[in-house]
Amino acid sequence: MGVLNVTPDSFSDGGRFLDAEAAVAHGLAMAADGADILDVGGESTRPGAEPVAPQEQIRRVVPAIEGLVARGVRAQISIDTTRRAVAEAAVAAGATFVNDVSAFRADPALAELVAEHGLDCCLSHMRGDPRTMQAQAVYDDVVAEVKAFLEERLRAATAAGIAEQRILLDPGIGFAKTLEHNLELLRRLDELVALGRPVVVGTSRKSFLGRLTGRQADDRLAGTIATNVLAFERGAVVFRVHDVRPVADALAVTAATVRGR
Ligand code: HH2
Repeated sequence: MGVLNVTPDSFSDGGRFLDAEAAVAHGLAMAADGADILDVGGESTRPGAEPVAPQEQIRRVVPAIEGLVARGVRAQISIDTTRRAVAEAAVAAGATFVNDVSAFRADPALAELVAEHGLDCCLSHMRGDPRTMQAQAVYDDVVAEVKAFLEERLRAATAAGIAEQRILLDPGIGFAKTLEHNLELLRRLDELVALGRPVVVGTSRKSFLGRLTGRQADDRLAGTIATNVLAFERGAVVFRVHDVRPVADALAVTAATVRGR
């Protein structure tokens, strides 16, 4: 899953793809590099980020999605939003996947949209919202608590009419988590894989990698690769990354080693 942030303020690539032409070119390049899904977002979820009104998210993402579709992009298009109005506009433009980091808590009507259109969706663990989440990074057993949360959200999504086979789950690396919580979730990822749904991980360039290596956001590729290789080995199947080609290469080698060719 390649990250396509059409935002001025995302933590590692804010402002680079705000122009629709630049966003489309970057999306096509990521698809050519091996991304099966392009995750288009118009609102940063970095710690402390302010919410972006649905109309403004729509203004940012729809031209990029339309441009990708017009250029015949091969990858599935995902909309990274917590709001039904944004997803509705994105779906009209060609998105078939909803990546909701609030797991349908911010806008329960989004679950109904996913059910009505038979869309794929990803539900992430988070506490509070991006403005408040880091103050809530307190757990007795982070893996058990994330697992219980995802089980509950999976039940809520199927109760809203979404077919279970359309639902992917994500531990929400960096969302209301300390460095230690992120590492423990990665180390024990197999316990979340045991829920029986495909697991998505998003470690790309995140600050915990900077804490471990001392590197700035645009210089965290080695940490990104290490964590994605480890997550693959523990059973994750979708890897949300900014640097598609090097991560896809690393995962191809890992897959051949783990499974045989
Ligand atoms: N992380 C971010 C955004 N969306 N979605 C899922 N499913 N999993 C994640 O870990 C995840 C996500 C944050 O990263 P990024 O998009 O690079 O930055 P920003 O939120 O600043 O735009």
